[in-house]
Amino acid sequence: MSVPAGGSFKFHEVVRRFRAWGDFVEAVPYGAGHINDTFKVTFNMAGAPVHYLLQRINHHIFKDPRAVMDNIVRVTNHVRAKLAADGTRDVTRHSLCVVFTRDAQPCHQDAEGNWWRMYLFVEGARTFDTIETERQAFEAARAYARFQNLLADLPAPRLHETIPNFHNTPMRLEALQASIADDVCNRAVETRAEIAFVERRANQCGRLLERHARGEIPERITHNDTKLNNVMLDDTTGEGVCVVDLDTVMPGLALYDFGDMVRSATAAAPEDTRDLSKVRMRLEMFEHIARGYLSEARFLNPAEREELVFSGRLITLMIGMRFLTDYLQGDIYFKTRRPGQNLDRCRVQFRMVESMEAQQDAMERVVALL
Ligand code: GN1
Ligand code: MG
Repeated sequence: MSVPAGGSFKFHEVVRRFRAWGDFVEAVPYGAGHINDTFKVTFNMAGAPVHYLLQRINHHIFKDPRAVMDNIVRVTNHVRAKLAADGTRDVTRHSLCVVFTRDAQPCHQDAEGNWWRMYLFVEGARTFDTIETERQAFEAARAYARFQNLLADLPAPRLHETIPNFHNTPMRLEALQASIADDVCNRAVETRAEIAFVERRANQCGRLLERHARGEIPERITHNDTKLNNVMLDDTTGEGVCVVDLDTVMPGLALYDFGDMVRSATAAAPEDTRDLSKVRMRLEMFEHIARGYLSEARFLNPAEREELVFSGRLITLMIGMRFLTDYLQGDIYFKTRRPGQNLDRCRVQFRMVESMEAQQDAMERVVALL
């Protein structure tokens, strides 16, 4: 999806719907998300600059933006109330805060049918696309575990499934197979190696859901998009301050979250690099992810602990399958900036899977020692 057309006048029209105080100054594209359009917005509030985060929700993917916002308001209110009760300082830096519209709605639909929402901008913290230090790995994982912990007692009703079957790996496999059969862009021929890679691992796709169906792995409230750049680390202390990108917070398996941390935070190279020689799972980062996660995720049962290492491989395989499916379908889901980018992303994921397979025993040893 492209950046919305029109200059600041259009943003001006959108932002004035929200309860943001002061005079609108500018909106600049922000972040590296593949789905929504995100802007850092500046207001001049009686002489002081104040920032907000403005997002256009991709309603082709999140088909019910009101349900998304209903989840997010419940989740963020719950987290904020618990942090305040614990005496946390700067609560509004530690959980996203929805800025409501002037008519008290959590989002605004414009005349063209686009859905917009606004958050307070978390100052003094940033995200990383590739991890640089072991401390960052530890802090990012700890922040996600804390987030799961804080949501463990969210009162009923069950959260909406904003994207049904989001992490259903067997269904993702079926979608890939359908895209190979349709081959609408004639791209299957150049992805033969990747298709074969998936076929050799097809029997692994159902493992976590089968254990869930047998009652061994419970449903929990999970984030479902725990890539490294969805957690903000404090510029000064390096601590994980705020978990962002809450569109897919919904019922899920804790292992999906751990697996996606392993995928994104142990990667030695960017998610779409073409230099596959640089792609590998960094064992030292895995150790710090596992340490950070387990320091807070004390709720895990033995079956979940058993699958920690496997979950990294599974989520990485599945996200690679999703990039491959999108490539075969003509790049209609993930934003791309260049031709072939989804195939490059897929190849990186599969190289990561191989690297995890090669280091499986070492990864298991790391977990066993914690
Ligand atoms: C998307 O929005 P973003 O960039 O954080 C995707 C995730 C993928 C990720 C891969 C709603 O996340 O599932 O893991 O790209 N989000 C959605 O980088 O599909
Ligand atoms: Mg994101």
